[in-house]
Amino acid sequence: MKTTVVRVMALIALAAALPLIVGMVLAEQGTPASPTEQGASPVASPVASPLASPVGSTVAVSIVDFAFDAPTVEIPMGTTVTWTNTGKIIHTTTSKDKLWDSAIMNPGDTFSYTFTEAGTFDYWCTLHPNMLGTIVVTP
Ligand SMILES: [Cu+2]
Repeated sequence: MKTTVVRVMALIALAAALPLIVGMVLAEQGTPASPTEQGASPVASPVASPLASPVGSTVAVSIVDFAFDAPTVEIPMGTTVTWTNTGKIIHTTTSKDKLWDSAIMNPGDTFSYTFTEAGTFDYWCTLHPNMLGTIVVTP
């Protein structure tokens, strides 16, 4: 007698749980229909992030006679670029927008600048106007 009651109770419990299981599966299938909510959140977050990332990484650019190597570097905001004059003569790294200017760099000298704004920043060597470089800073 008792075992039958237990079996019936188990069946009732299973029957009660079935709609819940089906409902969960249907709910999971339904989530891809709302990708707009996920797409909206990254827009708001970069506003708060500059304070959260004061420690950026460093990227090296070599100054050779007569070029910047690499001439174009893409970095995330907050990154420090360190130029090293590996050439045999003097050079400069000078922002065309006057954001930075190393002044004269002797062979072996280094100069660093931290990029805190997104944008495309052209620079050159004021001693050799054909030496051009670009730093692309992504948000
Ligand atoms: Cu130069």
